Amino acid sequence: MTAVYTEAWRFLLLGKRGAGKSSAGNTILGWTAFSSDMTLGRVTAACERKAGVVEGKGVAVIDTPGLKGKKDREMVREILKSVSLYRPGPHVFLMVLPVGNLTRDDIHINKLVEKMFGKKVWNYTIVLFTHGDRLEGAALNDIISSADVELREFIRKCSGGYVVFNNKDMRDRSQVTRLLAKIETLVAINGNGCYTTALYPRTERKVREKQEKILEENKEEIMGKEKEIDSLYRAEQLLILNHNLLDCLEDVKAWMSLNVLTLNIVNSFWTP
Ligand SMILES: Nc1nc2c(ncn2[C@@H]2O[C@H](COP(=O)(O)OP(=O)(O)OP(=O)(O)O)[C@@H](O)[C@H]2O)c(=O)[nH]1
Ligand SMILES: [Mg+2]
Repeated sequence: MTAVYTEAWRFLLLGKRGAGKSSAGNTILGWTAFSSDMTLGRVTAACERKAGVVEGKGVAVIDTPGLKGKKDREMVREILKSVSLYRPGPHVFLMVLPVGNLTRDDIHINKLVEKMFGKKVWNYTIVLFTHGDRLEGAALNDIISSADVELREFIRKCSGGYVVFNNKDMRDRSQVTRLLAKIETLVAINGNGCYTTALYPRTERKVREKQEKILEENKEEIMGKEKEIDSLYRAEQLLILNHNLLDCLEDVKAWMSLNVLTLNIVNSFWTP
């Protein structure tokens, strides 16, 4: 059966630093699209989009820098900027959490995401647990049913439910199949719509509008500055060329006087 490239689904990975976002993105796409290495501290420094075909569907995965629980407002703003960059927005947010109860940092991050993305963000969210290898055969449902109330309450808020990935076994495509089934259901519940900038809460919408306005207002000035830099660069290049020519001229002059000197010496030998 040939794979049919249909309308792309866009997923945006969210979560704390080192949660396994980039690894999960790689598992979904089936190749190492994003770099991931715990030893390097925070690996993902900026939002990055990679696309592929998964089970015959065109998908785009947007990886984001890890949140660390404190002073994250600017980072979340960057992520919000990427939402408007990859218009019309993601169909699904994948909130990436390592298997286990929520930590204080997780709770802080979730509050921040809700504040800056707006409450509706959870209508588009699936919880993606990583480190499924830690389960060692135990059923995820059993782990969830005995988990802290904070985790269960959080999952309850997310309309898409939860899945678990073992990113150390990227060849296990059944985990991706399970995720795609959840995504399909969630996209249907949302009437095929995606999370758009129109859903930003008022303050964030205003920040975004202001940023776009500043860019628009300064477009002429920015373009003028680019032209100015370009002509300065050209003038500098001309100056360098001029210097080089002068140097060449000096060399030619030195060479000529050497020739004249040699000629004079030769002449003096030949003169009877
Ligand atoms: N055993 C195991 N290790 C995992 C799993 N998922 C991710 N890791 C490891 O966890 C570390 C962090 O994974 P990343 O995918 O880089 O995490 P991230 O959330 O993208 O990190 P930042 O970009 O820094 O926020 C890496 O060493 C991964 O190999 C998993 O399912 N099982
Ligand atoms: Mg990463």
